[in-house]
Amino acid sequence: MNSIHAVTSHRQAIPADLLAELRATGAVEVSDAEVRKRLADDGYLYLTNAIDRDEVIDARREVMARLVEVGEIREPAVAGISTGTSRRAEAVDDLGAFWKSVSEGKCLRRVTHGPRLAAVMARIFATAVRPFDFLWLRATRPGGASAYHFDHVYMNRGTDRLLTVWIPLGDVPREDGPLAIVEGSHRWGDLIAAYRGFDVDRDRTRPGHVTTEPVNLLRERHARLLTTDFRAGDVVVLSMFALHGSLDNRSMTDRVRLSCDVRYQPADDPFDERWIGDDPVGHGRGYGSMSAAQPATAKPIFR
Ligand SMILES: O=C(O)CCC(=O)C(=O)O
Repeated sequence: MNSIHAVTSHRQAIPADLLAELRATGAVEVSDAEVRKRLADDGYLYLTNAIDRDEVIDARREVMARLVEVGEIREPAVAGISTGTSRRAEAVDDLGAFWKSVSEGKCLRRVTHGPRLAAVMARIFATAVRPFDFLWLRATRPGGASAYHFDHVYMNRGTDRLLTVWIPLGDVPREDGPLAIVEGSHRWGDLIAAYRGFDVDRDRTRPGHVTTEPVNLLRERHARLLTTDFRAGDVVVLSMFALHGSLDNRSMTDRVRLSCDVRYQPADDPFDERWIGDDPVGHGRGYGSMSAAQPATAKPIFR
């Protein structure tokens, strides 16, 4: 478990037979029809080299520089190495406003809301598209991971024709805790039925996520966890019912895993208004509701 090669998610070691690579789709090699077929067949698209790598690195530098300001990242900012401490609570008056300003950085928005990604998404939807204004930005420190969930429960008040785009902001090798997708979960009718229509802001009877024990689920359902060593410029497009979370960040160099999620839909479809506008309300407190808005004070746990 102390090996740099161990792959864990929520402290559970993922055995080799339960782990596989995402199916990669290159930008030019496949027809539009094939791209849509792969999304329907797999529940996701892993699009390699789909957006401009330099723009992604600029966005990374911009975000990390803001985290240098609050003492969480060391210089040089672009390397993204955690200091293990934070001055954010002292340095910033309003944590939500701070995170909003980081999430609205010019270079970051060029990646998430710029023409390159819009063209990719218009190709997939075969119509004019519009992203949500809200951006889910994550700087996950060593020891951190995301729980396994369907995105549907967080954003289902508008159209069903909604897709998540997960964007690594820099290279994210598997030891840094990237996105992990549960293979074939978009076809699990029983689990999907249990979550369809569930709204985390209305139905507070249970958590939005499905599990933080991925190995138990994988064994029960004879499924595998799909991930890869991501490169800046790659993106993953996910359907609302593809179960996903992340590996643990086990970086041996204390590198923070930086990524973001942006949601796209057809421009003429109804929107989930929580995520739209200059100051989206989100789950109640806008950007202030995100755990990423809190100072990153959790201690690394793997060494
Ligand atoms: O980046 C991650 O850890 C997961 C992000 C995610 O699942 C989401 O925003 O829906």
